[in-house]
Amino acid sequence: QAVLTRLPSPSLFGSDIDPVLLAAAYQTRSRFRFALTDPKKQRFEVPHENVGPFSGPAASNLKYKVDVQQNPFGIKVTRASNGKVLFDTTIGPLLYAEQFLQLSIKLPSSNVYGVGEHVHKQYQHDVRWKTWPIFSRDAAPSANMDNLYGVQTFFLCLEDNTGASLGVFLMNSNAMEFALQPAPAVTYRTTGGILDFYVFLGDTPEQVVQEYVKFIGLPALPSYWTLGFHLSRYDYGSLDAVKAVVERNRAIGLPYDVQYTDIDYMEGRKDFTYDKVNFKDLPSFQTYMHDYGQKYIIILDPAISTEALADGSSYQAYERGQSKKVWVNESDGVTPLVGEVWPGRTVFPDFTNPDCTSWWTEECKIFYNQVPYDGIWIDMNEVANFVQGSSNGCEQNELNYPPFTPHVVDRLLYSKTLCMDAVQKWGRHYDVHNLFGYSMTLSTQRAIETLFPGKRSFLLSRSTFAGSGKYAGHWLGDNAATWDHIKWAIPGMLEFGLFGIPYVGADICGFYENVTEELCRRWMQVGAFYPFSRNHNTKKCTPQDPAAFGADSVLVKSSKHYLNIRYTLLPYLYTLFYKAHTQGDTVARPVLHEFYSDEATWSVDKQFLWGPGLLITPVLDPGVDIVQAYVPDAVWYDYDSGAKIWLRKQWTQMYLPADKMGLHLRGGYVFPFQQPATTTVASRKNPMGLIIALDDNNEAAGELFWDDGESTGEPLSAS
Ligand code: SSD
Repeated sequence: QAVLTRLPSPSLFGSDIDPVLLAAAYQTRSRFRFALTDPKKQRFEVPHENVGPFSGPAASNLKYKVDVQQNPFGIKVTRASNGKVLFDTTIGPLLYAEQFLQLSIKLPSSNVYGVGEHVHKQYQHDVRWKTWPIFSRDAAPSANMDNLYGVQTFFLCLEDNTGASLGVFLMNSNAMEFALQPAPAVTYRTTGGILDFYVFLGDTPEQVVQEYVKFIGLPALPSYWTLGFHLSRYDYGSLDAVKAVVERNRAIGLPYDVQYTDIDYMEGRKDFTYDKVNFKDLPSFQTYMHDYGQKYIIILDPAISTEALADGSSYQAYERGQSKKVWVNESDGVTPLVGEVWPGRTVFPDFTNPDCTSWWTEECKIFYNQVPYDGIWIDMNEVANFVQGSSNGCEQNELNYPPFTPHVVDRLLYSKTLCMDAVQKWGRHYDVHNLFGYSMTLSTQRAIETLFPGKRSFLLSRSTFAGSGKYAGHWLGDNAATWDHIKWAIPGMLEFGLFGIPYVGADICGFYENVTEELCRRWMQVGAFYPFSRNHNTKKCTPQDPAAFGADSVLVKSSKHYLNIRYTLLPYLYTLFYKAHTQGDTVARPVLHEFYSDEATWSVDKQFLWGPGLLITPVLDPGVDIVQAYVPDAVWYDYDSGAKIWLRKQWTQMYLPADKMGLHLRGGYVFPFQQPATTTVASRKNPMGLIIALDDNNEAAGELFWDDGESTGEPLSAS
């Protein structure tokens, strides 16, 4: 520990903290932690289930060396093996005030990846003065650097072509911004909490991700069926319409496991209700799906209506929540904060309150007994509010109007969400806003464990925080049917692999706007290889489920071809998820993670891998059948033909006509496979086999993890 006293200088935002306490720990031989706190007053600290107070003996045989500089204070972390300075805060001052904390870090290279959530048009960050706001927000992904749904402060830096890499994570949940500079350096500016930094060292990028993910929470092993193909749409309008879509996609023999209903299944957009007219048979829809080996997922939003049901009867879920006092309150700590979302006037469950988790679990169970379902999709949990802060407005104070506001959308923290002085169990909304989605994930996981004891189910969340992957997957939000968005999906998907949320994908064929046949055909091709593969779009847009394009269309033929390959390789994909679940591997993998010694791969983000062995090269532009593709330095075999390709470690022009995408198996790997079917329930009954792709030495190796595809492996409790 060390006490830092403030050097005389004008105050930037007032309320400077002096002194500041430095605590540092050699936590493992490859993880260093230091925290900067106020020794006089307890500041907000993130109550994260996987992070606790400083404790335990110092690690030994360290991969790193730490030097603390005085006057001014600075910390340098050096790689012990080569003396390279990896993390150096002497590049700028430490600023530490009540609502403004800043620290800058000089990095060993400008190969920076990660931090979110935003649209990053490229996977390798542009370090030329780019400031990224970090504050969960219901905002449509676009190219304008907006802060989006999730909060992920982790980044990875590839030092050089030896693969040596470092990871940096800031455990902080306040509104912040992350500024990249050409030094190369980064600056974190946050508006509260403490500076609790973790530095991870690895000999490879993949090893750094493993270190980070083991620390923050290893990702869940998905149920096998969730790796099938998913179909969804906002506002089918009726169950008959849903069934018509299900039937026509069954009829074309599409590999297809899961169907969703969006908020239009509800009565008046109210959670835990269903439209007794347009969805009157919903109670038997899960059986209708199960009879065909398929599954049914419902959406739930956090906001709860305060109004009665259409027939005048009381809205029981609201009444029970009201009686248990489970809502987020106004600044007085007792008056429920009222906002407005889909159902109209709403209150907001405080998922940081254990009573709320019990209420939410009970409501999920009550509804399940009316309308059985197989998994839950939680949305709008940034938390979205269609009025600014509260129906009563937000008070003029330092929480709603802090001295420094990061570059967030509207430059107003409570815009499209709750007043920052609202009160929750974990603290003021100012401190816990970015934990709303995470706390809702924890509560919904509890509900799932109660509903499906001993079984893994399915949980998908729009807002995420560090560690969300331990329970949930993520989709990249409200994209659009454009050639930009099909491109941007790859960096987004790869970043969530770094965040420990490998079960990730984008809305295939785009959420907003009417998709063209060509774009949807190309998107179904690459989307067949998203770890989470779902075609979803918004209301009123033209239907974009594959069958909508006609049973004999090239789109259907191509979608079936690539989904059949997905289903064929599910044993390989499932094994990749097992390795993610047990050791923190990525699943959709950046090419550089396997070929970091080749600098040409450091910026490749229009191709990606499944694990080490399958190279995916999609067509991401209109009107083309030739793609500039990078062939990494290995032996590769065309998946469809089995032909060995004779070039490596170079760019090439790949001929990819209308119904083709690039798909190549890497020599040296054995791929366990299973004869495909139109559902995973059926495919799991089929014969299995091995695809053996030999390397230069005529060798290959591989592995298979296999179980019943859904048990948690936990002993069933007596209940
Ligand atoms: C759902 C989307 C997110 C929508 S949600 O996946 O299908 C309905 O549940 C709503 C969406 C909203 C912004 O608040 O995020 O935009 S629209 O759908 O109102 O255009």
